[in-house]
Amino acid sequence: MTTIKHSEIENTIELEKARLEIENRDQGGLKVYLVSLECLDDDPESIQESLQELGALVRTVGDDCVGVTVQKKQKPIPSTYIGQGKAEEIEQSCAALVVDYVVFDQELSPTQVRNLEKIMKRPVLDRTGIILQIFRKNARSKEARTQVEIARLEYLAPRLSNAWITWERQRGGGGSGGKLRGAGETQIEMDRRKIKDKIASLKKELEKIEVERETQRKNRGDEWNVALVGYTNAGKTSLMNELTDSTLASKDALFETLDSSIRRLKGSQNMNILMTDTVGFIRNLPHGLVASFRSTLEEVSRADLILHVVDVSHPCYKDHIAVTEEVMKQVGASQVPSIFIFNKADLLPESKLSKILMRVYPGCLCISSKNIQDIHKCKDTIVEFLSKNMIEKKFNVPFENKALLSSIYAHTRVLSSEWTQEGGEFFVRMTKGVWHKYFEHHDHNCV
Ligand SMILES: Nc1nc2c(ncn2[C@@H]2O[C@H](COP(=O)(O)OP(=O)(O)OP(=O)(O)O)[C@@H](O)[C@H]2O)c(=O)[nH]1
Ligand SMILES: [Mg+2]
Repeated sequence: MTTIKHSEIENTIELEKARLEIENRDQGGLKVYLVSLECLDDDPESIQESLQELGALVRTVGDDCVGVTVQKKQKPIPSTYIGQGKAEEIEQSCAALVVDYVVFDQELSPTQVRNLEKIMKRPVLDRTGIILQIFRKNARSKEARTQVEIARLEYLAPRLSNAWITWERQRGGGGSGGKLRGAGETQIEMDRRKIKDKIASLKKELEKIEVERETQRKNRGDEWNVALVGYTNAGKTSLMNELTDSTLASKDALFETLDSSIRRLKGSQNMNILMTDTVGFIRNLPHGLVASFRSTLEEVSRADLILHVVDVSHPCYKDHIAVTEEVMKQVGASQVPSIFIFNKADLLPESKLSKILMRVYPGCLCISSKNIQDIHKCKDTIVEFLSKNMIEKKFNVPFENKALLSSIYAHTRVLSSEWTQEGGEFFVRMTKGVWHKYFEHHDHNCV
C-alpha cells in the first residue's frame, strides 16, 4: 500500500521535474496539444481566436501544435478544470500523437495542474506558463530580465514543492529517497522560502534600477515624450525604427520587444521629441507580468502623447484595442492624450476603410510603416499635435492652496519645481483641454 503511494508521489515529482525542464529550456522542437474550455457565458468566437493566439504563442517558443480540442461545459470542474472523461480522451490522443506536453488556454490552479498531469501522464502548462517562457527568452536588459524573473518565480512558487512536501511528511522527515533523492534536491533548491527570499532580493534590485531610470528621466528634463503602445506584433518597433532612423529588432513574432527603448524623433524641426517603444500586450496577459512591468509601463503614463498602434489587417483588431486600453487603464495611462495609428493598411484591399475609421476614431491615421509618405504623415501629426494642443505654464502656488497643488500633480506633467518658504514654483505641461477644465480660473497664479 505504502509502496503504491510512494510510487504515485514519485510519478508526481517526475512530472513536476519534467514540467520545470520544459519551462526552463532554451530550445523548442517539442510536440504540443492545445486545450480550451468553453463555458456557458463564453463567446465561442473569442474562445477560437484566443486558441489560435495560443498556437502562435507556442510557435513563438519554437514548438509544434499537433492537436487541439475544446470542451463545452457549464463551468470549470474545480479538481481537473475540464471533465475527467475528456482528460482521459486527451491522454489517449496525446499517446497516439507522441505529444510532449499539453497546454491549456486558461490559467489553471496548481491542484488542477497536478491532477491533470496524473491523468494525462505528461506535463501540463497553461497560457501564463507559455507567455512567461517567451518573456524569459526575449528579455535582454537587466531591468526586463529582473522583471520577468520576479513574475516567473511568483508563478512557480505555488506550483512547486507540494509533491516533495507530501513525500517528506509521509516518510517522516529523514532518510534517503533512493531514486527520489535527485528530485528532492531540486525541490529543496527550489524550496518556497528560498523562492520568496529570491523574489525579495530581485525586487530590491529592481527598485535600484528604477531609481536610476528615474534620475535619467529627470535629466531628460523638458523634452517631449511620445510613447508607442499597442497589442503585440502591431508594428510598434517597425514604426519606431522608421520615425527615428533606428534598427531595433522587429519581426513577425509575439513579444519581440520587452526592453523599452528611447530614441529621438528625426526631422521634428526644433522640437526635442523622444519616442519610447515598449512591451506589447495580449489578451489575458498574466497579472504577475503586468505587476512586474508596472514601472516600465508607468513611464507611458508620463508621456505627453500616446500613439496607440493597431494592426488593422488583423481580424480581431477591435479586441486588441480593448485589451490595450484596459492595460493602459491599469497602469494609470488612460488620461494621456492618444492618437490611433492603424498600421499595416497595405495588407488590406483598397477600400473606404480609412474614411470609416476616421469616423469611428476621430483624428486617427491609417498607415503602413513600410510607406515613407505615411511615415512623414505620422511625423507631421505628432509635431502638429504637440505644438497645437499642448501648453506650458509656470505656476506660483502658496502652501495653503492645496487644491491647486493636487490638481497640478494629478493633471499636468511637472517639468521642474522649486520650493521657497511661501510655496512652490512649478513649470508644467498639459493639453489645452486640461488647461480649460482645471486651471483657467487659476490664471492669476501663473507667472
Ligand atoms: N505588411 C506590413 N507589415 C508590417 C507593417 N508594420 C510592421 N509589419 C510587420 O509586422 C511584424 C511585427 O512588427 P514589429 O514592429 O516587430 O511589431 P511590434 O508591435 O513591435 O511587436 P512586439 O514587439 O512583438 O510587441 C514584422 O514582421 C513587421 O515587418 C506594415 O505596415 N505592413
Ligand atoms: Mg516591438
